[in-house]
Amino acid sequence: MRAFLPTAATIAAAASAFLPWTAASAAPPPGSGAASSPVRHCVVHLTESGRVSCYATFTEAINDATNGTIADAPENARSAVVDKGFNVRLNALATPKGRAAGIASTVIEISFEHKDFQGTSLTWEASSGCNDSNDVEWQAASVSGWWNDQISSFRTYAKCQSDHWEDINFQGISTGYRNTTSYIGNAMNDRTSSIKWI
Ligand SMILES: [Ca+2]
Ligand SMILES: [Ca+2]
Repeated sequence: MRAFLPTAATIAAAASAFLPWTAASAAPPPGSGAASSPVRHCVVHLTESGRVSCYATFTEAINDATNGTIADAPENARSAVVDKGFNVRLNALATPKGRAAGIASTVIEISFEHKDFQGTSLTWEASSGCNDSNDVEWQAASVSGWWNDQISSFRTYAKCQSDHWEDINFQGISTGYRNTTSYIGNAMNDRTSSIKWI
């Protein structure tokens, strides 16, 4: 376990500070009941105490999550993540185990608000990917802020598999470790509150 281990309080504080859905525009936050929820795209920096940054476009989010390595991601997140070429580029960011921590440039997962990789996106940025062992490589003890209880699908990268948990601190039911999943299932839909990656 070399990963930053965010406490619930840390992530909660970061999320509340960096998920100001109504601060950047007059539009209502997603899930406020309006069918016209604005699509926002956020990045969780796992190497920076779970700092969260949000953008108007997926392109900007991927630019941040890759430290500028991929500056030309499509604006349409779903179109991007179902594109083999785009996924190859993201997977290529994964660095060998042992690379100095703190060089955050690898994407390990992109979570989505809706099934089939639609709606708002949440990109998880780490400093390295996963491997073939069962060791937990990264974890987020809390998915707080607007993103709590929202995830319905996800795509994994960098050889990672993720386990989505119902409650914070990996409590309650969970999906078990999975690769890319177009629908998280009725039992866990809109319930993810913590995640582990192996
Ligand atoms: Ca959802
Ligand atoms: Ca939950």
